[in-house]
Amino acid sequence: MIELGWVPFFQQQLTLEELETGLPGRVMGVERSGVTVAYAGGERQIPLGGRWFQLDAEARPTIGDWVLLNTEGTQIERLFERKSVLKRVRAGTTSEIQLLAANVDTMFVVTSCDEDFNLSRIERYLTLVLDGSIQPVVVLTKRDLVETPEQLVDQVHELRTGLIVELVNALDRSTLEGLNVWCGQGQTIALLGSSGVGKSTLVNTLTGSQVQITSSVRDSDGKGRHTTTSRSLHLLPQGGLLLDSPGMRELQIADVGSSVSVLFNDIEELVSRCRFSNCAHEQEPGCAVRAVIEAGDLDARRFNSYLKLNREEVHAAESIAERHARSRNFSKQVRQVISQSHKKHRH
Ligand SMILES: Nc1nc2c(ncn2[C@@H]2O[C@H](COP(=O)(O)OP(=O)(O)OP(=O)(O)O)[C@@H](O)[C@H]2O)c(=O)[nH]1
Ligand SMILES: [Mg+2]
Ligand SMILES: [Zn+2]
Repeated sequence: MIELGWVPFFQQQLTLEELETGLPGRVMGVERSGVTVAYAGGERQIPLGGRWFQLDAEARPTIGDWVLLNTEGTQIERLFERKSVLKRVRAGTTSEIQLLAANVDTMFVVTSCDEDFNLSRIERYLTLVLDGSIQPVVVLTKRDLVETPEQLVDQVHELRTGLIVELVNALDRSTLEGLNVWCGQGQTIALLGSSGVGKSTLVNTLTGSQVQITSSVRDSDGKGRHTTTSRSLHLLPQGGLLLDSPGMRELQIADVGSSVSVLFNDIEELVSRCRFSNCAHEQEPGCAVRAVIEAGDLDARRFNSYLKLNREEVHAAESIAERHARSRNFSKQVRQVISQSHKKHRH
C-alpha cells in the first residue's frame, strides 16, 4: 500500500481491531454518485449514500482521501484525518466550499509560457498552499512555443524568494527531469491550472502512456477547452501519484488562513507603516505604500493582487463565521425543542 501513499500518519489512526480487520483504501476518482477506491485487493467503485450528502463538503470523501471500508469492501465507514487539503469557494457561489484534493504533498501550479501566462493567477494559486503543508512548484509549459521563456522564469522568481520554478515542454520527456524529485514513492502531486495549459499532457508524458485525453482545439469562446472533466489519480513509474483535474476558470480563495500574509509579508509590513490605520492607499497623506510604488520599488500589479486576494480572504472568513453562527443557532434550537419535549413527557 506504500505505492498508494500509505504512511505512518494514516496507519496510526487505526484502532488495534482495525489494524487486523480494517480495509483502508484511497480515493482515486470522484464521480457524480460515488468514488473509485484503490485498496490492497484491487480497485472498485463505491456509491456514496445519502448520509454523506447531509454532511458539509469538507466531511465528504474527496480525491486523495484515505477511507476505511467495511470488511466486504462495499461501503465507506469513515474518512481518515487528512495530511493536507486543497479547497476553494465553489465556482458560481459566494461561500460554498469545494474540496479540490486531500493528502497532497506537492502542488504543480501549471501555467503555459504563451497567452495563459499571468503572474496574478500564479499568486492566486500559491495562496492555496502557503499554509505550509504542501510544497508549491510552478511549472511553466510550452517553453518550445516562445522565444525567451527564461524571462518568464525570472518574473515568477520575483513573486517570492525561494519559489521553485520548472520550465518544460510537456510533450518532451527530457525537459521533465527536474520534476522527478517530487514524484518519488508514495508522493502525491496535484496539477492545478487553467484549461489548455498542458496538465493532462504532463500526465501522459510522466506516466509514459496516453491515459488522459488532451486537445488542441482553440479556445474560441474564451471559456477554455475543458477537455478533462473529472479528477483522477495516476500512478507514476517513479512511484508517485499524479492528480489530473479539469482546468479552472475561477479560483476564488476559501479560508486560506494566513496564506495571503505569507505571500505578501513585505506589503503587509508597508501597510502597517501608513499614517492612518484605515488608509485606502489612494490620496491619504503619509501613505507608505504609495510612496514605495512611486519610487519604483513595488510593482503596482503586485499590490493590486494583494488587495484583491486579501479582500477575498476576509470575505471568506466572514461567510464561514456566519455559517458557523447559523449552525450553532440551529443546534441551540434543536436542544431547546428536545428539552421542552422532555419536560412535556415528565408532566
Ligand atoms: N508545444 C507544446 N504543446 C503543448 C505543451 N503542453 C501541452 N501542449 C498542447 O496543448 C494542448 C492542451 O493540452 P492539455 O494537456 O489537453 O491541457 P489541459 O491543461 O489538460 O486542459 P484541460 O483538460 O482542458 O484543463 C494539447 O494540444 C497539447 O498537446 C507544451 O509544453 N508544448
Ligand atoms: Mg486535461
Ligand atoms: Zn496607505
